[in-house]
Amino acid sequence: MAGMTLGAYLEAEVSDLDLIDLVDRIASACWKIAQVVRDAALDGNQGQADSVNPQGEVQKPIDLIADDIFRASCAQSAKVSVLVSEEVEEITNLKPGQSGDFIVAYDPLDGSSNLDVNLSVGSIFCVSRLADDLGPLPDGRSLKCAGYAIYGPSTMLVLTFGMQVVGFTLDVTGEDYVLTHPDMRIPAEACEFAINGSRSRHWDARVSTYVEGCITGPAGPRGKAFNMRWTASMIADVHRILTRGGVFLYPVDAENQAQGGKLRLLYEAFPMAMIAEAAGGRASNGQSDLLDIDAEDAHQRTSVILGARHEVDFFDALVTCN
Ligand code: P6P
Repeated sequence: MAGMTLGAYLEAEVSDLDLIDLVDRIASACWKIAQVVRDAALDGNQGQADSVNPQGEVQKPIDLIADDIFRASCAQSAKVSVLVSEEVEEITNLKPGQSGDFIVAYDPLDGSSNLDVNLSVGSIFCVSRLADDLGPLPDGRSLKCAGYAIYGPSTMLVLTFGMQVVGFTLDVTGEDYVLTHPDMRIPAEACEFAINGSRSRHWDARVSTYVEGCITGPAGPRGKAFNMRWTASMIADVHRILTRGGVFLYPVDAENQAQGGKLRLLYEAFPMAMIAEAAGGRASNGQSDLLDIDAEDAHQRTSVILGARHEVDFFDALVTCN
């Protein structure tokens, strides 16, 4: 399978022609966003815009450009009726929704604070279908597709339709996405963890105990050495875990508890959780699977513990004496 183009893979592996059309359009949008990201400094698209997103975070010009590109591409699909974007407060109803239409929840440029320092950023999305008995928000266990594009040394598009995770590398010369990672898996064991350690003063006892166990190494309770990475770009951290294993943690803490945490359920946690599970890993909110959480608000937040199955299980089972 390696070496297949995206189009050939979709034709061979996906039976839903509407879904193929949508994923193809999303892939084209990511290609355009990759170009805008690459040329940001040349085009004066660095720095900050004079607006904030629904999270109250100052937007970057390129956040808005990426949202326009992603939105326009999805809107060209006849079957998309609902868009949920990190950059827009309101849910977008492109047309009167009917059962079976697509809902696309997306973060058009995640980790954009890394852009000005030339580190990897990306786009994250998941696709579900409108159902009569559900509102306009995705149900984690009914997602049809999830994926991300990572704009790094190379541009990659990583996709899952539920059964496996595949990675395509953008061949700019050949003008196509080429299957370079035909079966991305997360090993059950980990020796690398990712967490923003500067927030340790806000952590609860369980998070502190888990991280202490990792950093005390072979002489500690875990009996082995762990490495630590933190890129402040979820896509880059998750891509590393998909490529060489590990676990990612962004727990709710004393400072962000009022907001429900830092990361957003619909367009960060859900897509990455579907990818993690399809790659043999797990994704929880510290108590239960992320994909089982009921979405009640377009921008609701959650804890995210994601990656190596045994590490997520270990964290969820960790009991500490407060
Ligand atoms: P911190 C990026 O803004 C993001 O949503 C994720 O991509 C990333 O994991 C996290 O926030 C970074 O948070 O606390 O390091 O700024």
